[in-house]
Amino acid sequence: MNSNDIKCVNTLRVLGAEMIQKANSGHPGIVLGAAPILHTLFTRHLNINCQDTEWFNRDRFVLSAGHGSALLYSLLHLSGFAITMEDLKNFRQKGSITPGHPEYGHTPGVEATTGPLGQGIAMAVGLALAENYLSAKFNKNDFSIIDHYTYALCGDGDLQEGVVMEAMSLAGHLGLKKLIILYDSNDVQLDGEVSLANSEDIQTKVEAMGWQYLRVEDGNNVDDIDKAIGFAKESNLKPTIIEIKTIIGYGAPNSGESSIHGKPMSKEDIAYLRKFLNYTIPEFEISDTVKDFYDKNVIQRGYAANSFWNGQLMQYAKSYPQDYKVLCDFMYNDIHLKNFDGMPSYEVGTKISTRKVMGKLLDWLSGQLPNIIGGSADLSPSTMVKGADGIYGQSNPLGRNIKFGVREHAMAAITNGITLHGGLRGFCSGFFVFSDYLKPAVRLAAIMKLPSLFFFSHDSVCVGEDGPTHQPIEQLTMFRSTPNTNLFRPADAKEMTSAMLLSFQNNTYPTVIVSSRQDLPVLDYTNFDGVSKGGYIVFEPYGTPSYAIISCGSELNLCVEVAKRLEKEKCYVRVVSMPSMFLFDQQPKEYKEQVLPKRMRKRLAVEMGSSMPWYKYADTVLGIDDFGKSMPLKYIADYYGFTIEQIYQKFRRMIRED
Ligand SMILES: Cc1ncc(C[n+]2csc(CCOP(=O)(O)OP(=O)(O)O)c2C)c(N)n1
Ligand SMILES: [Mg+2]
Repeated sequence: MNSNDIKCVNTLRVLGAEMIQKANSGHPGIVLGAAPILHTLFTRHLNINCQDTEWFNRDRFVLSAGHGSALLYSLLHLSGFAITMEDLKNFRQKGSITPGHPEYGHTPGVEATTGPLGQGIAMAVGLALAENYLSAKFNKNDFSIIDHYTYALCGDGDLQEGVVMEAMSLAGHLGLKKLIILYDSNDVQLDGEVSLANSEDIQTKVEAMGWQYLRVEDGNNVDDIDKAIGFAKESNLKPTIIEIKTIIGYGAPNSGESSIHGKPMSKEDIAYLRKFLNYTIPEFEISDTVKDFYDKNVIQRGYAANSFWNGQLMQYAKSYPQDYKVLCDFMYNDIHLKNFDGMPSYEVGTKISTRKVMGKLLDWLSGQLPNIIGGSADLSPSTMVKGADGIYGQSNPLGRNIKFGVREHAMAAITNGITLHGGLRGFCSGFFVFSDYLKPAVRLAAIMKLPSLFFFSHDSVCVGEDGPTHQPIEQLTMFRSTPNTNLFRPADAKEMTSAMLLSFQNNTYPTVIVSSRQDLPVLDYTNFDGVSKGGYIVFEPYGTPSYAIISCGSELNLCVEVAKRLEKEKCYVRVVSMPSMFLFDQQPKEYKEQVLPKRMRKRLAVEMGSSMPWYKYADTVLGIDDFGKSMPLKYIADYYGFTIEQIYQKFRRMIRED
């Protein structure tokens, strides 16, 4: 380690600590402890280019320990990214590009939104999987056009998360050898020593999951860290975790203690730190030595790597023009449905479950869209969702069907990582009730404006015999109330087809689609245009309607039957299908007023799930606000009040009370 490394590391330490001190908020412990790790990675290994932050073959780095954001922003500043010293001074302030935790799409150079511990590592697994797939697809014997590493920095807390164990287990199984996790191992976490909560042997644990384990005893030794990363890059079978022993809050008066984890240092403590490090550069200034060092070792090195790759790409274009064209389509996300020949379609009146429709359509879509990849959490025969081209794995890296195993949480986070990489779009699937297991990853996708796709089956209590543990109730409300998340609950094969097609068209939010387990009739009144607006009129009575019934999913056709019966009794009721509240709420006021005019004073909403979200549109709701009960399907509708007769009676009661 030369004196320049020391100067750089100390700059990162003091800069980070002073950003946090100025904000009077943040986490100095990891900044002081892990600065040498990331300095080594950035200056000696990471290939990134601040002038082209989207360079397709750049190495990916994810700060899984998102609380170390001050360190990341300082590094990106030194590495030439568009983060100014003013931005660093505005750390955690209103409207800044240096928010509390790293936010993808908000700060240049940030590859993933992190902060919820564990998610970063799982997304890194997805990034590495995407790289592995794309390299298998596009590389030639004489050409490695897709060839980069995926790195993540994690702390003790990340490794305690279940999602990490799921993700690491799968990464080990898949042999994602270009995935390298740098573990900031300081034996301390927010609440005290790690030993208060953990006593297992990390090495044994990760080796059992098929990982290579490396250890660096002195986390201040840049050369040792460098060597370990170099060794990890040579791995030809396994992903690597490098446990690097560090001291939390290195250089602070309370270093080595949990009190330095998340409390800003005082001015006095900063003075102590500066003295300890023998650091004299004024606050928020960078010495020319450090600037030059980063210029040469990150900015210029990265620029050169990018330029070299651009040259390679031109060669590739010459040698393999066909593949080059496809590669460009992948890189620029220029893959669209061009024709609908052979798309599964269904006659009105046919009875088919929407899960079957979903599965069949996805099979067809996989043929049309070579960039989609995904699978299910050990449930593909039930959800009917699987990817194409065989099972993805070491012997078939071109398989697009990912066997996630029963690892829902990691499945969703990995799907986010795949989509984040670019070039591919990830989807995944499971039973809707178990969406609880993966909600945090859907939430992150929504925050990141990432179009990951979550396809669930078994959308209601009609699951039947499996009972309350398998019967979703509140899950619809959960996703409908998650910002920037589109939940579709289609009523029949046509609505399902529409929802699926729409889900592949958008690029700015995740889509959740729920399908029925039971067969449903294909209806004559459903259509694509209506689904694209989220809510639309599906039944209009002869006389001017003064009432409305709003519904979706398997209940819609019952509501239309009720409205027909009421019409015969000269009671005029409109029926509105509402497969997506998210899309309906985005429609112009005039459209919403046209579908659900204010004059329709009395409105009944009907859905086999919590009543809560429907009060936005209706004053009376026939829902289910209790857990389900185990029983065969044939008894369910009657038991919960979802037969034509019972809905009719409910409606009649509603207008009697008017
Ligand atoms: C899912 C989740 N749970 C809790 C937290 C709050 N939190 C942030 S950092 C942290 C401690 C993590 O310990 P470690 O990874 O060892 O970080 P260090 O204290 O060493 O910086 C906790 C509990 C979080 N960010 N995410
Ligand atoms: Mg720790």
